[in-house]
Amino acid sequence: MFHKILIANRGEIALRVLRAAKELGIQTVAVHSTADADAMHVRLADESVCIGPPPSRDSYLNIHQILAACEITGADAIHPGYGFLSENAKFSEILAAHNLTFIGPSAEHIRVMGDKITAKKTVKALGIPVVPGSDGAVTDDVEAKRIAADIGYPVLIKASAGGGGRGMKVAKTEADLAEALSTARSEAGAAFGDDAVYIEKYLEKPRHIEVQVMGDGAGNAIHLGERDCSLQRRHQKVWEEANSPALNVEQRNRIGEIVSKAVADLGYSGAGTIEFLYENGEFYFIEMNTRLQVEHPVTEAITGIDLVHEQIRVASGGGLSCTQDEVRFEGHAIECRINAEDPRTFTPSPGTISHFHTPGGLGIRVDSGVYSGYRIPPYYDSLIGKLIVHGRNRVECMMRLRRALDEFVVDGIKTTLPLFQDLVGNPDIANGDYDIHWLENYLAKTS
Ligand code: MV4
Repeated sequence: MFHKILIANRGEIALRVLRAAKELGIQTVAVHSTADADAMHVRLADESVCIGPPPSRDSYLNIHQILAACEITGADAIHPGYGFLSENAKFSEILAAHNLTFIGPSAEHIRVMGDKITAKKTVKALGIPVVPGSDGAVTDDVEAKRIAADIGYPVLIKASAGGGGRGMKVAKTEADLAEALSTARSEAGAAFGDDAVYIEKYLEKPRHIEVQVMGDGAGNAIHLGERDCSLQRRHQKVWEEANSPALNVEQRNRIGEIVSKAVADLGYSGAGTIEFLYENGEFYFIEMNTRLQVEHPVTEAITGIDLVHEQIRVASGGGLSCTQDEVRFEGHAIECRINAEDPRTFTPSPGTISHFHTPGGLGIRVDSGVYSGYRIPPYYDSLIGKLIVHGRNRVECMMRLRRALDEFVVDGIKTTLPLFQDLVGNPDIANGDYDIHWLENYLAKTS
């Protein structure tokens, strides 16, 4: 087991990782920018190192400073959290060259999944269903026309180096195709330095359903069920739940088995998420994330498995703590992302939190690094906390969520809490009847 883990992140996820390390009896090192000297993860860690000025590129993304902090403190492993360096294959290789363990998958797996064309080819060969489309990059407009006619319009042009919604263009008919291709190519070239694009059938009203996996790097893997993350705005998830209201037990087990078999065959190590679009009873792979995700607590709530414990165990060579047979899915969980933003326009609202009071009681979890009197710096993303509610079924979960939202107090700044007050009373949400466009349509209707 590791002696000391350095947490290369900030905010609620730094705290989340710190808690897991403490429970495992591992020493913790926080790193922080000058803007985060008062952050909770800095106070709670055994040691802390200031690694630079506020801009992320000079601090949380500064590999030299993070290496120096490892050297100074004698940390033997690094947990990257999400964002920042969590999916940076180069960073993982540099750590290995310094005899430090990256708590995450191999550099090779990060690289394969970071290139969306390679990722799609790889998972397709392992038996995961993918969106119909081109077999790889499309370089020729005549070939593109033939593929699009074959799969049928509308089609979507995606950048291989994109992901998370960046660099996509819809072509409704053949008349739009050439222009969609050339804009997608030049935008991808400018944004990512890689102009490779591919074509997919455009799915009009899918849900976003993702499957959580954990591999031991030695050919064993388990799945921990799915999360429904369809409620998004501009590719930012707002509300996530497990299980998906759209799936039954048979569908869950079927996709889970396909995915865990593929991940085992890959020799994948650590936590991963396979993202699907789900429409008319079919799953279509879109991307794989090779990190712990923001919404991992809903999976923890329904399985009782601590995903960060598992990540640390696997990275230290201890393997997974349980087999697939031992995984039980119990009840229902919902996560609301509390952002320091205007609840309608989503304009960031940094500033000082004059009063912070979190809800409690059975089935309530709040992951947050803020406190009364804390000043939110304007340099980073606006997530200030997550409310995760668990119940024996979705109805109980929603009752408890409504009550927990009533108890939650964040004064001094704007937050997205009022949006959740609205959503929890909405009939479509109550019925689980929503797709990836629901939230944006709702916001447009009710603005
Ligand atoms: C799609 C799609 C429809 N058809 N692919 C957006 C983020 C990126 N991960 C993939 N995305 C999409 N890919 C095909 N073939 C629609 C989206 C999409 C979306 C996906 C998940 C959640 C929200 C979304 C919002 C707009 C578009």
